[in-house]
Amino acid sequence: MVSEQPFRNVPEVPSPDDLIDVAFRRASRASVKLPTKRDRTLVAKLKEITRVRTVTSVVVGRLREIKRSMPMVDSLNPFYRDMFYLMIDSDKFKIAMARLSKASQIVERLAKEYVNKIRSSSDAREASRSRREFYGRVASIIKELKEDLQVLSEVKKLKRLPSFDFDVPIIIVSGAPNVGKSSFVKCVSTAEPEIAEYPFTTKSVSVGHIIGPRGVVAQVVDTPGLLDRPLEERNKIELQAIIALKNLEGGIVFLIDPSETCGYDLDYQLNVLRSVREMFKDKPMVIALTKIDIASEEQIRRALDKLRGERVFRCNTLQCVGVSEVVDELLKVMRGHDRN
Ligand SMILES: Nc1nc2c(ncn2[C@@H]2O[C@H](COP(=O)(O)OP(=O)(O)OP(=O)(O)O)[C@@H](O)[C@H]2O)c(=O)[nH]1
Ligand SMILES: [Mg+2]
Repeated sequence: MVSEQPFRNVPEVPSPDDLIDVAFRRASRASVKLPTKRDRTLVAKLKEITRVRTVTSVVVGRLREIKRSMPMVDSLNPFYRDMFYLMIDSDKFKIAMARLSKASQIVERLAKEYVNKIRSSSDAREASRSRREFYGRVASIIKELKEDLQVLSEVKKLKRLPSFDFDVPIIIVSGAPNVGKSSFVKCVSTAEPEIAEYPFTTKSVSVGHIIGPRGVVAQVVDTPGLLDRPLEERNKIELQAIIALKNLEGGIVFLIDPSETCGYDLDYQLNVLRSVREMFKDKPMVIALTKIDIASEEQIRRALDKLRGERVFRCNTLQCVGVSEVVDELLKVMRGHDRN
């Protein structure tokens, strides 16, 4: 499966103090290749030059590595791009990236300058003084990157987003709380659904895979707490997370519990349906009743009445009865949808 999770390799971004510590510690341990003709001043100078070079290579290397591992935001799949913009202040991100490059350049330039200074110093003390001066300047350059490193360290939160294969259809399962969404995902998934997180809330996303004889047929997504209420009741950040879902190529399974044992009456559930349908109007949707094992005939009839004109499936998501028909229908509608 070609899963794409653009944030998976984002590294831990160090604080300025940690970066400085590592660089200076490494430099103090760096070994120096001593010339055969030993002259004390020359040996001292070589030691200081090695320290300057080690600090430079650690700092510049680390800053470049951080930059390289950051995603190219504008070429991300729109789902991940939206999630990125939701989490990260994009202006600050761009500024941080630019400032990291700039800082690397300055450190490299200073290194050249101080290596020359050390070379031309007249004794060991002067060489050591120049090296310390270099350390001081590097430390202050890195300290100025505090906010930038902080912004970049936020990106790792996106690691927890689910990975999707964008070449395979995605089925988003929606419906009021407790109607049987997770049960539905479990029924149709071949293995245990993978649980990922929406980093900005306590909400998780679970992705199940339906595997056929020729590989993954569809990915089934459950977003607990996101698509289970009318959108008017959402705060801004949740709404944006929902908007990001619109970028996923796929369709919606909307579940309704006519028994109302979910704790929400039929009218409330239909209100959620209206709202989700409005939000995802360009996506095919299949509606199914759940809990038909415990709903009364009267309750089922009432639900079907209110959904007159719609094709409504019936399932028991506890015992996985009638669920594959729902998936097959949605996949069929989605194929037709793609051709139009
Ligand atoms: N009798 C019966 N119980 C069901 C059925 N489907 C789900 N349940 C039960 O209903 C409860 C909620 O099911 P879940 O699958 O967790 O529902 P959900 O929509 O994922 O709930 P939230 O994630 O909290 O919104 C559980 O106790 C299930 O065992 C069904 O078809 N019949
Ligand atoms: Mg659930």
